[in-house]
Amino acid sequence: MRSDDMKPITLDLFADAEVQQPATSQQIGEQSFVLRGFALPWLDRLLPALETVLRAAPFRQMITPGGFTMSVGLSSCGALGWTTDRSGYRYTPTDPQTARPWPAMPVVFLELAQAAALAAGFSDFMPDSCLINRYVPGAKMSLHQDKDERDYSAPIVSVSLGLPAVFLFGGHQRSEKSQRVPLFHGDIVVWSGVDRLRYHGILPLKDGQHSQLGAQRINFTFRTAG
Ligand code: MD3
Ligand code: FE
Repeated sequence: MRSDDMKPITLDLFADAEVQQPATSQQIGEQSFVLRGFALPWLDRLLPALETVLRAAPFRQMITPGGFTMSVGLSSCGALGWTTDRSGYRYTPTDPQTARPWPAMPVVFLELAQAAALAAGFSDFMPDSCLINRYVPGAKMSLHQDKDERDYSAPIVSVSLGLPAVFLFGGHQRSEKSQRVPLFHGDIVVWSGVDRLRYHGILPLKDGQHSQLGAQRINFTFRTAG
């Protein structure tokens, strides 16, 4: 017997990023699930695609109808992008800053959003919008509801990258007590059904340095908006 016949067989189970490893899933609401680390095998494709989107539609701080400048920087890709100004919130087909259509949603963005939705039980998620939020230390998102989409029956899929953040998950009224859910680099959350209209927000980002993304947190939120 030759010695190489004795070599143990090593199966590289995760060689293909499309083969989803059994991510640890955590239920945070009746119809809300955190898929821990789900996006990690996709990052090699995701980050270059993100750079392409941001070259065409850089982060900008928008003004709320109340006249406050958001601390979070926003961009979008896909057929529709979310914007706010003094006159209100809306989804638009063009970037108000360039008057051009929002950048197309990269194929890898769509594939990741659909893989995560499938893992949460949604087999035909078709997002037409990806909002990209950038938090620097101190940036936050106050408690709010997402009510600008046409159809609330579709899930929302969000991807967290970079510095960790504390997600506030409230109830159907602003006054209800929120639970705090830490979100880390690579985590994906899928919200749907009764949880779709719950109040939510992000606590001020703590200072720090992420090895790949530096001093920031980036969040993608995929929605069926139109
Ligand atoms: C929970 N973004 O863009 S994840 C937002 O991390 C937003 O940047 C946060 O809230 C962030 O609107 C939180 C996205 C999210 C979106 C919709 C939800 C969480 C949700 C709807 C219901 C419950
Ligand atoms: Fe929101």
